[in-house]
Amino acid sequence: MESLEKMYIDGQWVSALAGKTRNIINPADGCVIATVVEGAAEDAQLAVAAAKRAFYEDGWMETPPVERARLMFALADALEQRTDKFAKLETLNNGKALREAECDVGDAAACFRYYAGLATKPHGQTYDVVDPMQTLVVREPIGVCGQIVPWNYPLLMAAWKLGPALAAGNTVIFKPSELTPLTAIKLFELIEAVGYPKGVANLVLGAGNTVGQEIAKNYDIDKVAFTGGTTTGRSIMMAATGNIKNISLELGGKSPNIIFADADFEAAVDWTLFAIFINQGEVCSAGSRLLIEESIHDEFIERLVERTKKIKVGPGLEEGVEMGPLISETHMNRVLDYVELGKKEGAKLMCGGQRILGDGLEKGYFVEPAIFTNTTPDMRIVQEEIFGPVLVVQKFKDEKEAIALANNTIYGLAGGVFTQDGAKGLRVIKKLRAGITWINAYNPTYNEAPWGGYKQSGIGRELGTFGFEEYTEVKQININLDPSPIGWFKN
Ligand code: TXE
Repeated sequence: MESLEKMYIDGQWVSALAGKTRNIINPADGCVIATVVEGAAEDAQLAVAAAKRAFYEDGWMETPPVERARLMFALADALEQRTDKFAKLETLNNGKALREAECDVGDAAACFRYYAGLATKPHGQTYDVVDPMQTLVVREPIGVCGQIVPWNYPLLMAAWKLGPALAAGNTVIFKPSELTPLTAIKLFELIEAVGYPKGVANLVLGAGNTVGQEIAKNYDIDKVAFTGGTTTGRSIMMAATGNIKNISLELGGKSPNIIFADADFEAAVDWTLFAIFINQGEVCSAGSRLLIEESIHDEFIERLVERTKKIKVGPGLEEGVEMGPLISETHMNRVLDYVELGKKEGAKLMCGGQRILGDGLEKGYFVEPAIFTNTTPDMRIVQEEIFGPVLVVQKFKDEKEAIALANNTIYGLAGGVFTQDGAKGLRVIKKLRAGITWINAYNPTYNEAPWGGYKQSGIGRELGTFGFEEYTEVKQININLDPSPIGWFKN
């Protein structure tokens, strides 16, 4: 990368007005891999002014859907052609295993393609109301949208946010996490190269409490969309009240993965590993609570522990590595603190939970995947999002208890059920207070289907037609087909 990576505001690559910079760290070895400019509120304000002008004055709001589709298909192609480069950069910055980063690039390109296609599809409704009136309902872009994303899926979250917003005709101020801005910077180079008009898509780099807060509170931003922790989501929601912004929030989770005794044993073990340990457990929808039927508990845990111990942890770019480092030293310590807390609360640590210091990994933020049994529902490790490779196990006797335990947190993002009884699977899923669910699987995600949570896991949905609609306002147009006087007032 070049020595100093800049922000993209109003079609220009710019430094921060205050001249600040930030070092970006490789979590696998703690080394600086790039220096980027560090924006602040005033930089975000410039981006907002550009986005507002691009929307209202430069004509982006009237750009035909077919043109928005053309640009986005071109962006998807450009990204896909550089899969290798983007995947390696993502792994370098985020830590995740390269095979996961490669999936993320493919998924991001597919997301752009999905929304490019959706841009030109029918979105309105018509009603034959009372003669001679005709009512049309049209969807229009909301306007200027602020988008704030976290560090766990930097590129993919950029696609989930930019895809629907730009396809629907909005202009955007996008803020990646200050820890992982590198693939977003490269993505904006492609946005420039494929020819998006200036001011339509702006990239502002900086911290949450400066740039992020400005995006949340700025009066000229019509909508704010956020993915991240529930605490941060709450503060964004409060900051957004000033001008009654439209809000979408995709927040934390503590999602149940429920295994019944009649499940296919080996398949359930395998999916359980995938549910919690993919992406180092830094996944909002992670199956971080394993709910297991009492009669198979011991046998299941034995097998799960055996397989967990074999997960190959190491630098994501290394051949054969299955799990990378956590994102930062701060986050690693937060996860390790939860492991200590779990022990103090009386849970039994069956494996893992230590920082890995040998094998040349001591400079990185590597943590062994951990499993806690003997938990009680009120323990903090059972209730709070750890956002790392830590699985907590809860035992249940029957279907009723499984459902009660599953729903017993403030969250409601995701959940899975494993059983060979199809009716039971659906019965349990229908009782789960969660927005994303699976039967005999956990975690696969599709651009076509809505993504988001119940309860304190968020507001609104991403992906699918639902995600597109979140970036539109709805207008009714009532047309009098016989424009004669109404004659209500007689004189
Ligand atoms: O994320 P934050 P953090 C959870 C997870 C994790 C915890 C804290 O439990 O341990 O959150 O992680 C921006 N106004 N998740 O602190 O704060 C920030 O710059 C506006 C769940 O790293 O949520 C970044 O761009 N913006 C999760 C983004 O918010 C603010 C993903 C995410 O950061 C801001 C990540 C503010 N006041 C963490 N403060 C998920 N559900 O996917 C921060 N930001």
